[in-house]
Amino acid sequence: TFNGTWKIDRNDNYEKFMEQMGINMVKRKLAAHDNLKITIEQNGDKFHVKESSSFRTLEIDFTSGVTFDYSLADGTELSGSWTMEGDTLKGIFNRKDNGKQLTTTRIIQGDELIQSYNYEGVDAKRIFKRS
Ligand code: MYR
Repeated sequence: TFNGTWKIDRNDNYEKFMEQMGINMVKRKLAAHDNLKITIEQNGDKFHVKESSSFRTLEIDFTSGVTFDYSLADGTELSGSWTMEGDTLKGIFNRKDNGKQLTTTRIIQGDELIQSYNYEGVDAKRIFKRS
């Protein structure tokens, strides 16, 4: 289950990913240490996610397979959906500014939540531990 509060533990290739996203160096340095914490409450195919980081706090509701809008901390707007496939949450989002696709997955591996990202050929991971 994804339910619970997850605190960022480490990143893998996240700076390269952000660079591919077009995020400038100053913002990348800050974002690499954003102390991201997410709380996930799943009820069937409905999800409530609380996000808090050094940039902001916000709450999002979404339903598996249903498109919604989401803005990144730098203001980049995305539209897309998460879909539950077995034990994996698969996200397909499109940037509103250039139409390009960002894909992401969430899986639980052992006691960690691993979120993977892909944008324009660059992969990254952010790994969370329960808090
Ligand atoms: C959530 O479930 O946490 C809300 C929806 C997240 C949608 C997409 C996540 C992509 C985040 C990419 C971060 C890229 C920073 C350059």
